Amino acid sequence: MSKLKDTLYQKILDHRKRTTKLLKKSGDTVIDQVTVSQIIGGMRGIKSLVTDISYLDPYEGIRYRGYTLQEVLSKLPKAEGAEMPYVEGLYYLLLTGEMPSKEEVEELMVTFRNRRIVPRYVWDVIDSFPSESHPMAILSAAVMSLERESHFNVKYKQGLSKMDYWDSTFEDATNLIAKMPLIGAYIYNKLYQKGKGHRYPDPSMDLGANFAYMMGKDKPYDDVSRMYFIIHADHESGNVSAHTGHLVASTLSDVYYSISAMINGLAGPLHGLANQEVLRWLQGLRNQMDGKLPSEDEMKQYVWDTLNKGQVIPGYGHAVLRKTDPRYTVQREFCLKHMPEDELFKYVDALYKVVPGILREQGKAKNPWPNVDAQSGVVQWHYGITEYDFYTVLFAIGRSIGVLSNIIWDRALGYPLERPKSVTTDMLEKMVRSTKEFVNTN
Ligand code: AMX
Repeated sequence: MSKLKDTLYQKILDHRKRTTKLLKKSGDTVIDQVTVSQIIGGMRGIKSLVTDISYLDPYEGIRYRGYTLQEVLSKLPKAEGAEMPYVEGLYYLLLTGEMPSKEEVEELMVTFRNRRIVPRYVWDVIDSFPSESHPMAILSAAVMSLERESHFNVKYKQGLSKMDYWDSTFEDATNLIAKMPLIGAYIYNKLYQKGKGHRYPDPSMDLGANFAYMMGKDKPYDDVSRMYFIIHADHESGNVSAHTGHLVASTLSDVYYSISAMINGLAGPLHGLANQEVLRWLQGLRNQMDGKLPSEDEMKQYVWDTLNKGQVIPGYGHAVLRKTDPRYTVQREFCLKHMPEDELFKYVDALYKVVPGILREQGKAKNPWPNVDAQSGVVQWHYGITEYDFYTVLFAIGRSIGVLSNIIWDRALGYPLERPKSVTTDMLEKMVRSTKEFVNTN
C-alpha cells in the first residue's frame, strides 16, 4: 500500500467511529430550519450536506482541510524554483487532512506518472467531435468514454463489501486525475492548433509543469497551471459541480459517470463558464473603446448598460461569499507580480473599483464583490490562451481533484443515496396558511 493510501485508510477507520456515533446518539437532533424562499430559491444555505475536505466561510472564503488558500500555497511542498506548490500535494492534503512532506509528494508523483496513459479510444472519441463543439462537451464525453476502465465496477460485480468501496474508488479517482491534464491539453490542441502542437507528457515533470509543457507554454505558465488547479479544486459540497459529482456518485455510479456529470454542471454561465463570459464581456468593452483604456465614467456606463439590458455582471456576486473571493485575490497578486502592465488586467483592476459600488447601488446582488472568475481568464489570456471557450476545461481539471476526494470519502463513510423530498405548490401554500405568522398577518 502506498504511504498516501495507508494514511488515508487509518484516517477512514478513525472517522467512521465519529460518523457512527453522531448517527447513533444524535440522529434526531435538529440543526436547521427551512423557509419557503429557500425551497423556491435553489435551496440556498440549507445545511444538508457534510464534507470535511473544505469549508466555505461567507466572509473569509474557502479553507481546505482547515487551511486558508494562502496557507495552502505557502505550506505545500514546491518544486525547486517554483512559486506555486505541487498539485499532487494538494490531493494528499485533501484526502488525509495532513500537509505532506516533499518525499510523500514525490511518491504520489510517481503514482500519477504510472497512471497517465490514456487509452487510444479516448483520442478517437475526441477526434470524432466536430471542431465547433464546445471543449466542455468534448471533455465530458472523453471522461465518460473512460468508464470501461473502472476498477470499482469490476469489483462491485464480483461482490464487494460496503466497507471496501472506497479502495477501488481511490484507484479510479487517482487514475482519472492523472489523465485529466493530458485529455485537456489534447482537446486544446485539436480545437485550436489543428493537432500540430501536440506534445507527449514529460515523465520528469509534475502535474502542473507537465500541463504547461503539453500546452506548449514556458515558465511561469507551470506556476499558472499549479495555481489554477489548486485554487479551483474545491468549494465545499453545495456548489453545482461538486454537488452534481456527489449526487451521481451516491447511486454508486463510478467516478467516470460522476465527473462527466460534474463537468456538465460546471459548463453553465452562472457557474464555471463565467470565466469565459468575463473575457467575452471585457472584449466587448475593449472593442467599444477601440483599444484605449476607458475612463472611470465610461467603465461605469458599460456596467450600467449591461445591467439595464437585464444581464448579470460576469465574475461578480456569489451564492455564499459576501466578500472578495480569496481565489480572486491570489490571482490578482500573481498578476501584480508578473503582468502589471497587461492591458486586460488593467481593465479588470479598473472594474474592481467601479462594479461593487454599482451593484450595491442597484441593490439586487447580495454580494457585490468579485469571484474567482473575474480574474482567471485574464491570466490565461496573458499567457497566450486566448480561446476563452477553453477556460472552463482548466477549472474542471482542478475541480475534479476536490470532487474525487469527496467521492472517496463518501464511499468510505457509507453515505447513502441522496434523495431530498419535494412538495407541490399546493402543499406549500397549505403549509404557509397553517402557520401562526400567516394567521396573524392576514
Ligand atoms: N450582476 C447582476 N446581478 C446580479 C449579480 C451580478 N453579478 N449577482 C447577482 N445578481 C442578481 C441576481 O441575478 C438576482 O437577481 P433577481 O432577483 O432578479 O433574480 C439577485 O441579484 C440576487 O441574487 P443573489 O442572491 O445575490 O445571487 P445568487 O445566489 O442567486 O446567484 C450567482 C449567484 C453567482 C449565480 C450570481 O451572483 C451571478 O449570476 N453572478 C454572475 C455570474 C458569475 O460570476 N458566476 C460565477 C460564480 C462563481 C462560480 O461558480 N464559478
